Amino acid sequence: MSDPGFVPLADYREFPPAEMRARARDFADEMSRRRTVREFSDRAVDRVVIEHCLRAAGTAPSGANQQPWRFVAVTDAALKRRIREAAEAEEREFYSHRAPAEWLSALAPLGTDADKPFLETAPWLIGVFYERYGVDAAGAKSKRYYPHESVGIACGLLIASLHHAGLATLTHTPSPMGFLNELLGRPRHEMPYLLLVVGFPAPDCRVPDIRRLELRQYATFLEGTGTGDATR
Ligand code: IYR
Repeated sequence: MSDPGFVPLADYREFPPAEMRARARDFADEMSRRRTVREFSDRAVDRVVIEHCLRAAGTAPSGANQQPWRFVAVTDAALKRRIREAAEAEEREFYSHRAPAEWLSALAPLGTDADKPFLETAPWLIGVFYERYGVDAAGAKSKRYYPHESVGIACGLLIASLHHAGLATLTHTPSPMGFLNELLGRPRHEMPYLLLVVGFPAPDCRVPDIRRLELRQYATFLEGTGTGDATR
């Protein structure tokens, strides 16, 4: 890309301290209600909602602003069935041979197995890919910087946006998932990263009784002196 030049930061918004604190708290509280689900309703979800959430995902920062993410949103029943069949074939191998005992015991509390009915039940499957390298119109390759980090951040924003819109998700990673290139028609230089299952939870949906870490268990503050917020 040629030099884009610079423009003023026009869209930034600052909030008064109390409002900032409330917004931060409310967003964290809202995200705390997010749960990964594996039991989905077959209720349809408006495509426009999916589009807006993908717009949010596309705001992620990325290495050299290369925006390496590519999303394929599928609601076609026949295609979902083929994805389910291919994923279950890989999962059967995973659960019966490939996964070491240690991995299986780490998964045991989640109650997962090789059956993936949600791949047909849920209204939307979003295949996420990242470009391993760029390819221009003449077929010349160019390097991608931090593609994994970039697509991972985009997925985080996507999951947060879908939750914020009132939808449930499952981050599904059948392994290996090369079949997604073929089924979703993506070129070889795009690596499948994740299959995000999206919809309403089933009315009788149950989730594992597991806990999140407390903030102090995963965050450390090194504040020194004098830089703190006066409102504390
Ligand atoms: N991909 C398999 C196994 C699996 C692996 C991890 I790590 C999980 O957190 C959950 C499942 C499956 O989808 O069952």
